[in-house]
Amino acid sequence: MNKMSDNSKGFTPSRRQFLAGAAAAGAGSAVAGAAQAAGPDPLITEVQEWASGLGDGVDATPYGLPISYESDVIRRNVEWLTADTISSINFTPIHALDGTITPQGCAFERHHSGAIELKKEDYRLMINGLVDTPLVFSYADLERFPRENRVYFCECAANSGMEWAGAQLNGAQFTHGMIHNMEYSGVSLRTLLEEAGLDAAGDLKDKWVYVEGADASSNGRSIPMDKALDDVLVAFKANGEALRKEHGYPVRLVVPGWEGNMWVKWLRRIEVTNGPVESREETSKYTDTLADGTSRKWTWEMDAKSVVTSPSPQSPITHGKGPLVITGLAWSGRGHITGVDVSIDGGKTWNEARLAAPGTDKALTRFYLDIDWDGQEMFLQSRARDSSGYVQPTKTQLRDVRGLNSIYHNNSIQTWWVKANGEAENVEVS
Ligand SMILES: Nc1nc2c(c(=O)[nH]1)N[C@H]1C(S)=C(S)[C@@H](COP(=O)(O)O)O[C@H]1N2
Ligand SMILES: [Mo]
Repeated sequence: MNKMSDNSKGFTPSRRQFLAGAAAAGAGSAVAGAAQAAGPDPLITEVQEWASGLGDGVDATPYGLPISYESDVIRRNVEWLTADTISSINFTPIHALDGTITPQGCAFERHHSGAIELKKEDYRLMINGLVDTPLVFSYADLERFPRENRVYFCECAANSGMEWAGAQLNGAQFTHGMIHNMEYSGVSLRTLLEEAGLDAAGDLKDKWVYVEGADASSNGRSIPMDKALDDVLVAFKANGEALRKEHGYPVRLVVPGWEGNMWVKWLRRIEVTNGPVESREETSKYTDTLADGTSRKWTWEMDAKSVVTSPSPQSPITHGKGPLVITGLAWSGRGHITGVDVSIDGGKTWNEARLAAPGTDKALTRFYLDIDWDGQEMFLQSRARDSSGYVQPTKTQLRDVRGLNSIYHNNSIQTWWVKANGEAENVEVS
């Protein structure tokens, strides 16, 4: 592990330096270039089309989509990753977003048998197994229980999975985009389990719930009762509006901090059981193959992780040397982010980044490092720390423990090689 070095003074331009740089019309200063364009700028000196006519009326856009100029901020899939687009994955354009909330319209999707269309009227949720009274809820029934609002990230266990053997996919969207972060409204699973009654289950310590979806894959998973009664939500709204079809409309399970596969969409059944079901999704899939060929089971929590979203391969630096905003995301399934360190020299020295807001439990945290870029190449890295005291490992440290056979749960430090021309590439440093 590298020692922290306090050279942040060399990186953070003071307000005074910033303004001085802007005033000195040096060819190398992007800010100065922008402020002192050669010749008159028609955008300033001439009346523009948008100022000399009328815009759209309020009836033109009953439900708004992003303006056409933002049409590249979209989900993308990687064709060769899966045999078809039904049992597949696409990725959140994290390189182009800011803040922490992921709009539903570009939040990654992962389906095992496609996104289904299920009307609220046709929706039923069954609770059965070791409960006092088996129950079936309609959507309208769920709306009558006390509601909670909470923000959480959902990360597929396979996020960064293609990067185990070496740097592979060129873009934060592809290496780290199997993640989204939304504000969910719903009913706590505890409330619904208590409605069915848990006396029949006896000692709850060794009890589990088996949750499954209404799609053809059913995507069944076993969850220990401790977690089921802790912070799991049966959610029907995300970011204030109904869940989108692709995220499980009308109802999905939210399992804070735990791997995305357990966040069952189109949730149809919750069975209280004496033990884990050992379904396909928790045996042949979503287990971690170790160096000796054996598989590690029940890796539920997502360890602390972070990535620089800009600059990055899809978000190159488009200005010259001078003020540069380095930004990224950090998260932990074991608590909240307490700090993020950023390195521009491949992990030799580290600078403490500024958190846009204090880290919150099992949710994304935005970080910034504002530097005075000297125009030289950088090896950009970020390293997250969480409230459990855990520090995000290097790729070498993770491989030492896990070997090279794994796919899931790769939370190692990412490196972007940012060249002097501002372009960036996915690389590894040793
Ligand atoms: N019913 C059902 N639930 C599901 C899945 C599925 O295919 N069917 N995919 C799971 C996986 S592997 C992940 S990573 C998350 C992805 O949620 P999202 O599509 O909203 O991003 O949903 C999980 N829940
Ligand atoms: Mo997943």
